[in-house]
Amino acid sequence: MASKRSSRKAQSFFKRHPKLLAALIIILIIIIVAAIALYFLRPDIFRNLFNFDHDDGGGGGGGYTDEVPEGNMAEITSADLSIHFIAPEVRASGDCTLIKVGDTEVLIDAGPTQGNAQAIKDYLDTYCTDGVLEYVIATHADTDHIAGFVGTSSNGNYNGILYSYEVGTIIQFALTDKTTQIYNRYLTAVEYAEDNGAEVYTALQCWNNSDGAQRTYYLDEEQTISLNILYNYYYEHDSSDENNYSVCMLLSQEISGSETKHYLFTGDLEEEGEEYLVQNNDLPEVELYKAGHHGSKTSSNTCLMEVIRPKNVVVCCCAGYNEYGASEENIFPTQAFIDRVSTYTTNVYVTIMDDEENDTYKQMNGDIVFYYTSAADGEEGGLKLYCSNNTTVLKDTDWFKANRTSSAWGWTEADRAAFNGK
Ligand SMILES: [Ca+2]
Ligand SMILES: [Zn+2]
Repeated sequence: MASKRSSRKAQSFFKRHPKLLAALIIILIIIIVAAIALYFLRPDIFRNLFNFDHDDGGGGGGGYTDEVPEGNMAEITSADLSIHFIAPEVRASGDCTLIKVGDTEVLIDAGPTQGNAQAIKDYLDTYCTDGVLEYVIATHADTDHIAGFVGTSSNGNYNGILYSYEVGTIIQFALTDKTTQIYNRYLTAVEYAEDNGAEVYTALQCWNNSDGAQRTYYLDEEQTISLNILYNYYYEHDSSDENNYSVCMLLSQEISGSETKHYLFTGDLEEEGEEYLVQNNDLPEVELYKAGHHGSKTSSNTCLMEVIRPKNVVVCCCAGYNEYGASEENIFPTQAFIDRVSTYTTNVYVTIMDDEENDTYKQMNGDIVFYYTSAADGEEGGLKLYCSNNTTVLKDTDWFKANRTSSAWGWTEADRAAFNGK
């Protein structure tokens, strides 16, 4: 009754003030048109304004909490796109990432040791069945990223990646200050690949679309999946830190006219590099982020995280290993890294962990594979996760509970002490 009465009141009010009604309608139309224009012209601003995609409520400090559905190994080969973080079979932190779209493969780095090259090849041979790696990317000249390109030698013949596959295009760091033996061996391996038909470009040449290099490479015929070389200030400026020379790239997958998924790879880029990266590139929110520099305290800084707001994060490291004689604050994945990233998501995965007792390593998630399958009869499409060991997120692991804390994930110093029986 009350609502009927008030609507009648409103009717008679507008009858008495017809101009006011017209003005209200016009204002409403202007707002709707502006919102539609913003949605199509600047979807990023539209999303921020209306806070779409952000799951900021509930659960500790907020952030993304949706679990990625668990997949299986059999589905990976026929997926539209798969991204594999290949676990080292050695007690060390290092990067080796395979992107696969049909028969097109991109291998980003081949760490961490020369002796691990065979393990990488064993993994690759399951997925790269045509013997051709269409793209090989060397992010920077540190051993834990390039050693597997070289491999080990017997009678002077090396068995590394660049000696074992036909390589289409090599994209490498533009600058380096390295003079190490492994770097020189890497140069020889690149020369070998070049002699056998590989095109070799620097990331700067790619960015500039110069000398035959491209800023964007499409990985599928339909041109829906693209590998985009980002601009890193340190492609053309000296840094005191080799890590800052890292090749940075954004993999973009157009799902539909209105949806594109993004995946970000920044090698070992450090804080200054991340600041320039944010300034110089129009970075989107990302589905997946490979944690810079193995979860170091100097990477994955807020300036980058607040822009990309990662839903899933993979750390390629040997968790807890005192590899560089490091103090606790430098042991991967670091507390500082966790503090920053945990605000955005609970989906953090780690390849391997230290096994100090036995002087070796053991699996954490193991090989970590995110893959996307499009909708098929009765099956919903989407991103799935397969891990060779398990899909337990970092916050639920015993290693995390014993060694780290996170207010966003609801694990305090007291929780940790209790867990450790202290
Ligand atoms: Ca291939
Ligand atoms: Zn590294």
